[in-house]
Amino acid sequence: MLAHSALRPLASAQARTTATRAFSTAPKVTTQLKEMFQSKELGYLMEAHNGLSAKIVAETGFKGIWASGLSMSASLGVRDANEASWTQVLDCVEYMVDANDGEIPILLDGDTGFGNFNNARRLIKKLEQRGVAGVCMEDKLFPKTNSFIDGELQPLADINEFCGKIMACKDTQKDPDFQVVARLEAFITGYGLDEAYKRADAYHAAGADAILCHSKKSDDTDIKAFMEAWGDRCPVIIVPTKYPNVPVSTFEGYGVSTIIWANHNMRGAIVAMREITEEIYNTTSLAGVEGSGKVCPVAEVFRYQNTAELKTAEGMYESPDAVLARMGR
Ligand code: SPV
Ligand code: MG
Repeated sequence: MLAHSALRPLASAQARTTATRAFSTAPKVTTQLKEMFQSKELGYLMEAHNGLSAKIVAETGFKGIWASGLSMSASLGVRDANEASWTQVLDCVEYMVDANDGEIPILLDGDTGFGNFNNARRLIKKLEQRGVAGVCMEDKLFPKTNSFIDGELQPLADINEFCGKIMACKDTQKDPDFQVVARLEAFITGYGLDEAYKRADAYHAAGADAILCHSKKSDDTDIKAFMEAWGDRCPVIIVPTKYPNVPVSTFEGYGVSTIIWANHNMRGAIVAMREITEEIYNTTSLAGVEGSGKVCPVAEVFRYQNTAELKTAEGMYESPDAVLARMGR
C-alpha cells in the first residue's frame, strides 16, 4: 500500500482550491456566532430551511443563518408542532451546514429541546458533531406550538426545569464557543415584564449565552421595556415578524444584539411556487415561464449545486493519467 507521504502534492494551492475545499483560515463558526452576539454592532440572522436557501442566504452576504423550525416544518409539509422528529431536523440542518462548507454560522431553532434535559443535551452533542454553531431553546413544553398560534393558551416551562436544561446543554458542549440561547416566551403567553425579567435573570444565571426576547405585539413596547430593564447583562436577540415597521435603528438604540428575519425565505418561496404552478396549470404551457425571469435558469441551478467542482474533481480522481501522474508512476 502506498504511504500517504508518497502522494505527490497537487501542483499548486490554486489547483487544490479549484477542485477541493481549501483549508479555511476563518474563525470557527461557533466563534463567529459568539462574536456576532457580543459585538456592539447589530447583527442579523436570515432564515433558511434547506441547503439551497442556506446557500442563497450566505451568497447574499448575511453573516449567519437562522434554521427556523417553522420554515423547516412548513417546507416538509408538516406542522410546527414537533411533527418532524429531532433527527429529521438534524438532517435538515446538516444540509444547510454542507451547503456553505460549514463556513457560516447556523443558529438552530431547537424548539423546547425535544424533551427534557437529557434529550436537549443529546441534541447539543449531535449539533456539534454536525457543525452547527448554536441552538435556541424556548421555555415552553414539548411538543411545542408555534408562538403565533393561540400564544396565551400555551403553558410556560417550569423555571427551574428550564434552567436545568440550559445547564445540561452548557455542560455537554465541547466547544466553549458553542452558543446556547434561551428564548423567553413570557410576553407571548400574556405575562408582563416582571415574569420576563425573572426568567431571563434565571436563564442567564444558568449559563445561557444570550436571551431571545420574543414578542407578538405590533409595536416595540415589549422589547423596549425589556431592554430598559435588562441593559447589557447579556446579548439580546429579537424576532420582529409581528412588528416589521419598527426600524432597526430603534432596536440598535435599545442595545439589541441581533435581529432574526425568521421565516421570509420560506414565505417568499410559497408565493413564488404558487404563482409559477398556477401559471403552468392555467396556460398548459411553459411559453410564458421559460426565459421570463420568473424561474431560475437551469444553468444557475447547476451553479448553486457547484456542478463545476465535480467536473474538476472527475479530472483529478477518475482520469487514470492524472491519478498515475500524481503518484509519480
Ligand atoms: C421560527 O422561525 O420557527 C420561530 C420564530 O420560532 S417564530 O415562528 O416567530 O416563533
Ligand atoms: Mg420556531
